[in-house]
Amino acid sequence: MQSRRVLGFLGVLAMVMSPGVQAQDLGELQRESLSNLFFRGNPLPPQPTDEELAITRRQVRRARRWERRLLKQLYPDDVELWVYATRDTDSDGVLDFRVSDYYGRFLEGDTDLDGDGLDNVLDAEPYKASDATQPMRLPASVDWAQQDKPGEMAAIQRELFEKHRILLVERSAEFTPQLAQSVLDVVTRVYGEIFEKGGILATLRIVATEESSLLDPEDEAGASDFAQVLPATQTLEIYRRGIDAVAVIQLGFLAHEIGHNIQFSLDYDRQRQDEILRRNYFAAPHFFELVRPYGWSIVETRADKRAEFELFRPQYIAQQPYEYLYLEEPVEDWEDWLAAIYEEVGEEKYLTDERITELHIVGDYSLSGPWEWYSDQIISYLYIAMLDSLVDSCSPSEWSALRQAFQHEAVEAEWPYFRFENGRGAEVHQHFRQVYPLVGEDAAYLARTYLLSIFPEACSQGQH
Ligand SMILES: [Ca+2]
Ligand SMILES: [Ca+2]
Ligand SMILES: [Ca+2]
Repeated sequence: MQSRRVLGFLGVLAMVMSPGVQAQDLGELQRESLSNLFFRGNPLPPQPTDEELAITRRQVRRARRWERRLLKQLYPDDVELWVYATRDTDSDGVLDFRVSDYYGRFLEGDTDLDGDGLDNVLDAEPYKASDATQPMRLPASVDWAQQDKPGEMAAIQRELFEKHRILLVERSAEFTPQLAQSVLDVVTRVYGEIFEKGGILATLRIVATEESSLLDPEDEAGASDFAQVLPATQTLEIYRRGIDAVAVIQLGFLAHEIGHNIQFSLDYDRQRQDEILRRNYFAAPHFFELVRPYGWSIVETRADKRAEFELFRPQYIAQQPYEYLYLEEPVEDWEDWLAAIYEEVGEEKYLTDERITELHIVGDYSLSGPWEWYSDQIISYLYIAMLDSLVDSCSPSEWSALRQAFQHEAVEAEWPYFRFENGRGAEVHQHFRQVYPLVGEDAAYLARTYLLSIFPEACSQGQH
């Protein structure tokens, strides 16, 4: 879950121009990001040849104004990094890397950049085409069973990869045993229906751990990021804040993020995937159809020409020829509406205000667009299902106290502007009950393991 809203082009440029780190260190950090692109300590891209440097210089000179300007801001006078940012090793039209528009952190682009049929993350030599075929077993570079990892972590990694083709991989940060378990529980319990009997989600290929979403971990813009889905490469990245979060919060943000992977899968095909990779353009007719009955619609706008990039691929700048409406009103108006209520009643009473609860709005982030709305409602649905599974094993007063403690002690500590109880009775929860049924043993297991473990005294009487 991240709180950063969709960025305007100008906002991005402003941030790039006032970096918290010096230009020289920036270049070092940018190079460092190349060594954890696929897996920790992966081979580095081949150094540019003199010819490549000359060609790239020429290309940059001829590039469109906004492309040239952003590239030079991200990598001032660093032609070697210009080459990496613009290189297409296997000449299939998909660039090797994408770059973060904040500080130029390199990200995976072409998922098989040398074009030998082996995904980068499973390719011991990602920059050198070989005759190998996609292995059924994991290579030593990413296999926890061949590294110094606890057996239960290796078992979870193997299960997720062999059954669901989801690879847990460490990049700039390490997994914890709990985080691996939380991922497994979200996949097999929360989304058990989707993943049962070896189900595979084409839009979820990699779950990776990273220190920070941004190259500069001190930047405020990244400080609230727990995790993020990168739809271009079917990757879910989990950051330091998410790695260290208590398990029940991990459960929540993982359900939120994998909710995004499921949203994307509704409109996934090779051609659309290509569109995302090349221009961050994401057509989503099926998803928009799904959320329409709940009040979300889109209105066409003109795409910003300056969001067109050919020379290199920034991570966030998107050609989005539409805006979102909720109950016929633009999301900006909803933002103002929420802010006005906040001003009027204050932080304490904000999310319990009747105007907000009667619309089942779980928090302000959930009104930034249908994607976040849907995923935040899933957290609400999950947490309510966990609580409700305990109704019969607690006394009414115990249950009520547990409910309060869950919201005020566990959830608010991490997400002060998220109140899961507001989703109770929301129409979309009916839909969730059908597609992500969470009853019986799964809900009870999650409640016991993730909730009663932090509030062990909560239901002591009722359980007797
Ligand atoms: Ca390529
Ligand atoms: Ca390869
Ligand atoms: Ca290779």
